Amino acid sequence: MKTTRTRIATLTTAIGLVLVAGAGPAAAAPGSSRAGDICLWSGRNYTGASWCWNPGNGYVDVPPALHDNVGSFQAHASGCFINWIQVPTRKETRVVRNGDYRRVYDNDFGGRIDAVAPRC
Ligand SMILES: [Ca+2]
Repeated sequence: MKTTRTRIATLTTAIGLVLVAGAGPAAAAPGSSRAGDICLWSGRNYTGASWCWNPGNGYVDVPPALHDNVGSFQAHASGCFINWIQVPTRKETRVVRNGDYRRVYDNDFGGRIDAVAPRC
């Protein structure tokens, strides 16, 4: 668990930089996400804290605000949601396909999600 926490802290810093870089005139309107990304929100209906993942990022632990706390998501890329039962041997996964979305996900796998990866 110590390793995971250290990784999350490092990733959170990196994610903060990505979010700043992504803000600008071309930033997507609330409730939409850029082509090629899977975007997660802490609230239902694409509200609250948000974070987007791209398949090129590889395996990434979701930021603390979204850990076990995804209220909605939109996928414009394929990927895999992961819930670790025991790192690194036991995990529960959900395949995500380009075009998938859920306005309400906290009552399902969104309440358990720990990471996103290109493949399950
Ligand atoms: Ca979990």
